[in-house]
Amino acid sequence: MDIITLGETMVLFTPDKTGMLRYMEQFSAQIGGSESNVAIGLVRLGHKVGWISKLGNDEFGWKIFQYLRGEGIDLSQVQFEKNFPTGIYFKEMLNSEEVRVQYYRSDSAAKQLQPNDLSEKYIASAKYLHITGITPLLSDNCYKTIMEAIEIARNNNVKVVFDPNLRKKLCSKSNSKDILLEISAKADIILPGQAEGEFLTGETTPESMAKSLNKNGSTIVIVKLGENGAYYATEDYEGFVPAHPVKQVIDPVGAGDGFAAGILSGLLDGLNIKKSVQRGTVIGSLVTMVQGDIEGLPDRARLERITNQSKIDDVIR
Ligand code: KDG
Repeated sequence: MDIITLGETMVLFTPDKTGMLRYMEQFSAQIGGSESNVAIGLVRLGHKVGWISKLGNDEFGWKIFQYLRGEGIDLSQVQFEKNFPTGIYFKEMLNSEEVRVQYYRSDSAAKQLQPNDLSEKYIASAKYLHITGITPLLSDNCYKTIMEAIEIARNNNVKVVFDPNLRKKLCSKSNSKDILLEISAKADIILPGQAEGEFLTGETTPESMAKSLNKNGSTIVIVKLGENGAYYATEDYEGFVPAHPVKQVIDPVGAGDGFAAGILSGLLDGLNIKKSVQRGTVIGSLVTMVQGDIEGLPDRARLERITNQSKIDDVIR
């Protein structure tokens, strides 16, 4: 396995027009979850990915399962819970940049994940373990599960990639920040956005955030700067990568997951950090130009067309 990721995926209801949710009447049902978004981004590029989670044994659980299986993700570590439902959430699109989410996940199946749901052999088979700051804030047992997964990864030379993915709605615990910092200190690669970096470190520049997050000296910190691109810093070098042009933002949610998928795909392909970050910015930008978290994630052929700036394509008129 190239990458194993672990987290909650929900059915996502998206209204057919912009405006406050209370006025919406028609919704389409998609699926969304930061970790499975990354997984989909990676399998579309030909990597081998496994997703660990729990789903309700209900129609929505099966919708997610069938969708992810259709994408080609290994689901051998997914369990169905009889007594807890699959989480759902709604997007409120006030305009293309002001998108909010309303969760219905407080008693979801994924929230029941336990450390003993993890298989050491499975996690040890991967090159990278990808986790986000969403899962440890879902419940105490999810927090323990994430810490156990990290421990297994570290004991087996699996690199830990951490996207803090701060969700204020999940930060009800007074120690949310401490939890995210505790995980950051154990990660090999950290992918904060500008606001997350500020929240975690109190610093305002990407350079000082990276210094503060690089506790053990060997961490790679990559700060997402939206339309200003991304900043990366390792022990030995640092740099900026400009953003990939976006023609029109349709839906910004999921861009960070596309970015993570691009970086990990680059690293798996043997690219250096700079080129991997560049791939991340391309994929993140493609996600924003399509409605939905995953619908804009490219396959290998599209990524190559875009990065080679080829104008040649089959256009059916
Ligand atoms: O990164 C996009 C995610 O925010 C979205 O898919 C939903 O995973 C999600 C969450 O918990 O907010």
